[in-house]
Order: sequence, then C-alpha cells, then structure tokens
Amino acid sequence: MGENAEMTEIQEAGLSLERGVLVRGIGGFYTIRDDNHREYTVRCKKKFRREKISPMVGDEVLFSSGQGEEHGWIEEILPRKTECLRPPVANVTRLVIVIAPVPKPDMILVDRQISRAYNQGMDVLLVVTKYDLDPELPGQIENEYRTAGIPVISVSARDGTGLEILKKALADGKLSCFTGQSGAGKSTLLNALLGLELETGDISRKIERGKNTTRHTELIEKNGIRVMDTAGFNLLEAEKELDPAYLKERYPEFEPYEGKCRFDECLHDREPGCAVQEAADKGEISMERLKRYRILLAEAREIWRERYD
Ligand SMILES: Nc1nc2c(ncn2[C@@H]2O[C@H](COP(=O)(O)OP(=O)(O)OP(=O)(O)O)[C@@H](O)[C@H]2O)c(=O)[nH]1
Ligand SMILES: [Mg+2]
Ligand SMILES: [Zn+2]
Repeated sequence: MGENAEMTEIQEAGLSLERGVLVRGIGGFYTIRDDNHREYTVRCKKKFRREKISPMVGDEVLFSSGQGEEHGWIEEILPRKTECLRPPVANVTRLVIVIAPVPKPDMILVDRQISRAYNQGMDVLLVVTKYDLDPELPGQIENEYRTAGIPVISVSARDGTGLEILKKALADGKLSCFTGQSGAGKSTLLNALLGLELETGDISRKIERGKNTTRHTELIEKNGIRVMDTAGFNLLEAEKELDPAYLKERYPEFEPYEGKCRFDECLHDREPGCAVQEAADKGEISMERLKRYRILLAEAREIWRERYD
C-alpha cells in the first residue's frame, strides 16, 4: 500500500521510472543496468539514508535516468530476496566459494560463509581452483563436504580444466556471487570463464600491500550467466551474530542424526551420547567439519554472552 502510494506520487510528479539492477557503486555514484543492457550512472535519494538503507550491488531498483548532463536518481529499492553484509550484496541466490591451494585455504572461513549462506536461503557451490598447482586438493575438499551435499567443482584458469562444467553449473538463471580469500583467483577465473578483462594481481604483491586487487563488487551478465566478482577476504572477518542453538541447523550432514543424541538439547559439542560425534568417529560425516563447527559454536556462544548476559 505504502509503496503503491509512493509510486503514484512519483508518476504524478511526471517522472517516468525505469527498472534495472545495480551493477556497481563507486564514490556515491551507482551504475544501473536495464533489461536491454543499457547502463546509467545515478545517485541515491537522501531518503534512503534516513531509512538507513544503502543500495547494494544486486539490488533491483526503480530509477529516473536523468536528462542530458543531469544524472538520474535511485527512487525505489525493491524488496530483497537475500542480503549479505560481507561482501555487501543483495539478491544473491548462490554463493560460490572459491578455494585454492595458494593462498592456503582457511576452512573456518569457508564454513562460516556456508552457514551464513544457508541462513539467507542461498545455495552453495565450492569451486576449487588452480588445479594445475595441486590436483589433490579438490578430492580432499570433496571428502569433507560430500555428506553435507555441497557440490564441489574443480577448475584451473591456467589450463582450462573444468571451465565448461562450471559454466554449465552457473548458467541456470541464479544470481551467483564469487567470494573467497584474496588471491584465490576469483577474477582470473571469471576472466577465463566469460572472456572478461577484470583486473587480477600477484599474490605476493597483495600480501606486501595487504590489499585486494578487486576493490569493488561488480555484477557481470554474460552468456546467460549472472555473477558477481567481489573483493576477497584478508582476515578472519565476519558477522558473528548467529544464535548458537541454531548453528547446527546450517550443517546438512548433521540432519540424519538429529533426535538421536542422548540429550534433546544436544549441540553436538562433546555432550555424552552424541550421535553426531559417533557418526564422525565412524567416518560417516567429516570430523574436520565437526571440529570447525565447534570452533564456530564457541564463537557464537561468546558473542551471545557479550550481547545478552
Ligand atoms: N597457477 C594458477 N594461478 C592462478 C590461477 N588462477 C589465478 N591464478 C593466480 O592467482 C593470483 C591471484 O588471482 P586473482 O584473480 O587476482 O585473485 P582474486 O581472488 O580475484 O583476488 P582479490 O581480487 O584480491 O580478492 C594471480 O597471480 C593469478 O595469476 C590458476 O588457475 N592457476
Ligand atoms: Mg579479484
Ligand atoms: Zn549431539
């Protein structure tokens, strides 16, 4: 109702609004792409700041395109299907976590991102890249995530391994977001996949400068694929707001054992008679994942205590 009333107001003011998706935002200017792949540079109305909403890459918006030299404005941000703060993106329906042998993968970070993706109702795809450097890593990752039902695709931007398989997996209409550590090879992989010229950088230089090569999120639409490139992580950084009691629900591989632990309230954190622990002991689920789950659980409990006790 409120939205409709506002729409009419805007229409009565004689503005004709167009619809598009926010593909980039730099220095207070946003680039909107319409259905015909035309791009417009616009600014954002102050009312959003008052409402504490900031436009994010991936947002579907209604905008005025501006005239001549005058830039247009974002007038409305349409309701978001999903929302992520790190990286700040909207409407992503598949999180693609890129893992490489170098820099050494931080699997806690990976599990944290998986948990957050599930929390938003996103799909997860693990992409293990730089196959040319280490053909063993994909198998290890696959072992850890098989019982969670999380698909793993192994690729190399260098020699082309797996690129066709990945392309096919991405071309299903979902909005994918590439994330992962800085230097994992996200931009290089997107260049190889889609024939782009995104900036890429040497790992040693990244570490020296402590900086990402990719600094701005970018939404790319090409060959039926909709995908975002984002700046990678350098540190363990995340939103740690999860309720500890719900963390286990983000682990699909625990599901078959729910209700089978001695205690109804079992959080699978070394309680006696824990069916999840037994499953890990028998190798039915990944012990590594369970260990990392307990680290994230301790973290969630800590945050919970700080906030509510
Ligand atoms: N051997 C090998 N090197 C790769 C491959 N893919 C990327 N690289 C190298 O990895 C380094 C980092 O690549 P980028 O694409 O800039 O990494 P990124 O994940 O986009 O990094 P940020 O933008 O900082 O988050 C570059 O030196 C690439 O040449 C690959 O498949 N094999
Ligand atoms: Mg990059
Ligand atoms: Zn248990």
